[in-house]
Amino acid sequence: MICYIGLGSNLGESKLTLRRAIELIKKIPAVKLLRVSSFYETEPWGVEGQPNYLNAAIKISTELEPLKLLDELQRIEFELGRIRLEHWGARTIDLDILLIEGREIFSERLTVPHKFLFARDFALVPLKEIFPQLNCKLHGDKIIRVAGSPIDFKFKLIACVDKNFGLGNKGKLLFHISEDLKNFRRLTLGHTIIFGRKTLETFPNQNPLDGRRNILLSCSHENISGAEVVGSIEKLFDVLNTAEDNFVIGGEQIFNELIPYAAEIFLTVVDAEVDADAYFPNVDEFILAESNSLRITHCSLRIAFRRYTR
Ligand code: A4P
Ligand code: MG
Repeated sequence: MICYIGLGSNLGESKLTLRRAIELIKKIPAVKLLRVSSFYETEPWGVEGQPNYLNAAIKISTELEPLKLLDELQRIEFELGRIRLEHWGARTIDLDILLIEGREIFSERLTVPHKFLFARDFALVPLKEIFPQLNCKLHGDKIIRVAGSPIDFKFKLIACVDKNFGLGNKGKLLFHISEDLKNFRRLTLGHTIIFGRKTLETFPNQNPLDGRRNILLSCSHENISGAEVVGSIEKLFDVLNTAEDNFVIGGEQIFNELIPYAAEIFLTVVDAEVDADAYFPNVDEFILAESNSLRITHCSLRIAFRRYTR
């Protein structure tokens, strides 16, 4: 089931609250985060004299029944310290189920599409950003896209995979093809690279890579010379620069964590089938923008350099 959720906050550190809420939704079992909109500053709708809101929308896929999903969202509102004194009044966090593809629900606890969805630009503008096919009329409310939403970090995922999107096997990469390694170096040199513990172990002598800002995403408190160690995605947003190119280089778990925020994917696809136990995530949410293939002379394999965008 594909579902769109609207997020809103106008009390406390709203930007941090929205980022945390998204990370918590990502952790709900049987929920997969597919896409995140920009954050927007919006004027209060319904009750005047309250601070402006920060609003956003996300797209998820889930096996959960809608009421179970609502339970989970309400649990997260509670965890984030939701205070709400009046209907439509100020709140630290509000999570609304905006739409569920192919479903309409009219029950005591849940109305889907959300009762006021089509009356409110603060919900429609972010929703349309991640669901452009949505047929709806906007009302011209004042809505400003703000800087610092997760998609502003312009994450670029880069990997070399086989035909089946296999990435690695038993802690090792599937391929060491010099044309691919050169391409990797050309793209990432001078930029930031973000990786997990197992990927660090695949580097020459397990050392950080030269000429790049190295960030290890790991909750172990280790000290690695030449790399910064960051314990969570939320901390990653604190230390990254939105003006930089932030390359996510693996492994499987790190790709899964960051693909919903990614702007671009660079995949070298080797025309071969190899045993793998780690895979690159599904790229259905992306558009294939470019593909250049070439034959590797010494082993007669074909490889394709693919670039995907949103
Ligand atoms: N409920 C029914 N349908 C849904 C649904 N699709 N998603 C029930 C989520 N909940 C749904 O919600 C009350 C009850 O609605 C829930 O217990 C659930 O069973 P609530 O969030 O506890 O109460 P509320 O937020 O005061 O009411 P409501 O109707 O959710 O308010 P809204 O409509 O969410 O409006 N202005 C701007 N610019 N940006 C905002 O984000 N938000 C609001 C709140 C007002 N003005 C705003 C914004
Ligand atoms: Mg609500």
